Amino acid sequence: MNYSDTVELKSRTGRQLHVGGPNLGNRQLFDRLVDEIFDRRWFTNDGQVVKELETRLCQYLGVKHCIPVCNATTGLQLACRALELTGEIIVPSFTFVATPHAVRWQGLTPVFADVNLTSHTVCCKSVASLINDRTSAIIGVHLWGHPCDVDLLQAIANEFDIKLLYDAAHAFGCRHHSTMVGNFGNCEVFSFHATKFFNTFEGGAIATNDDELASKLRLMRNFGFEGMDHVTHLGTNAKMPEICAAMGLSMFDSIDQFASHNRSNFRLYETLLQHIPGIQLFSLDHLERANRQYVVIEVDEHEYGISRDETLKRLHHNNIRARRYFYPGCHRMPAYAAEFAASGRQLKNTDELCRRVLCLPTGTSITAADIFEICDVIRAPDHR
Ligand code: T4K
Repeated sequence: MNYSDTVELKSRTGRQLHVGGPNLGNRQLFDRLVDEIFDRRWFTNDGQVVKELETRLCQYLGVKHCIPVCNATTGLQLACRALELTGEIIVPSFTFVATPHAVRWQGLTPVFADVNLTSHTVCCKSVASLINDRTSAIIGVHLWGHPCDVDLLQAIANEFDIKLLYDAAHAFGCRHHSTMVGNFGNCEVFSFHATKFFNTFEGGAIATNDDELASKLRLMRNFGFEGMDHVTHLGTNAKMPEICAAMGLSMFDSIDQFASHNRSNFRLYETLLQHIPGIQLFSLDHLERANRQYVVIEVDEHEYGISRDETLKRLHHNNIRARRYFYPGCHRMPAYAAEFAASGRQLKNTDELCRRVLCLPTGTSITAADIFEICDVIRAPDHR
């Protein structure tokens, strides 16, 4: 079955239940900002609204710089360039393919590390075992908004004198102990894609406390221009348009409401799924403050009776658009598989998670009634 096919069946509530339905902020504020953008006739190139978004992001995250960009994939590419990375970059395979793609797009070699079965984030032991003379950086991914083991990764990066950056696409508004994500490593890259907790339609931002890196990123984001006709750096077009920044500004007042909606969705899933053998809800350390943008279950085929893929099929049949992110693992995708196979290595935990993981619908478009309906299907998949 091609899981990206659109199934036009109706659920009992008469609509499709998606992973990734966008959160909506303050529409009136957005409309007002758009009117002002039109009045000013200033649509892009580090305009007033982008500057204001940057200020708000810095305040919210408690970070010195948070540079808006057109999307996280380009943001990661820009970060790789600005940090002058070379050779091999260690990345987890259990991530969205944008992470290794951004590395490869810069002519660098992504080297896939395994993840921990409990945290789903990159395994530090696996990372350390892959470092050699060609390694110039580690990219950790705060998967599902769950921060990586930032202290140990920093210790490894320090020991080998390599760079450490984070793909924080899922982790806007998340905290590790008392520190907001955005403050770790050399820099962290957020995604503000439509399906993310905080969205600007398309967009992203690079957060860093390093002044020099920030000014380089700003120049490189705008073709390397320093002033009107003086190009000092190799650059690209990674600018965020004003209208996207307006969407971002319209989100701030609703962040707590998004998070609390997600938390109650999560708690309801927790209650409804708790006694189903073979279904395990992915949970986070109580010290971590998460945005709960993803509700992730692991399906144990033997205990549950049917496979993850069969579960997905039955959910889709009931018009519930769950997703098997990040199947089959980047190391098994045709773009990377041959190279990985030649390394003769195995990623046991990644393979295991790719067989088990399923993301269920959540976000502000998903109600308690929807979750009852979804959990009914999971509780009795044979009756649907
Ligand atoms: N690193 C990581 C770890 C990432 O997860 C991502 C992106 C990136 C880097 C790169 O970030 P960006 O360069 O995109 O800023 C989606 C997103 O397109 C992608 O941004 C995201 N990760 C990935 C995890 O999910 P798909 O293939 O699932 O997208 P799509 O279009 O199927 O949307 C998912 C669901 O959301 C659909 O069932 C329908 C719903 N939806 C989607 C859109 C766009 C809506 O209801 N409204 C909408 O406007 O990749």
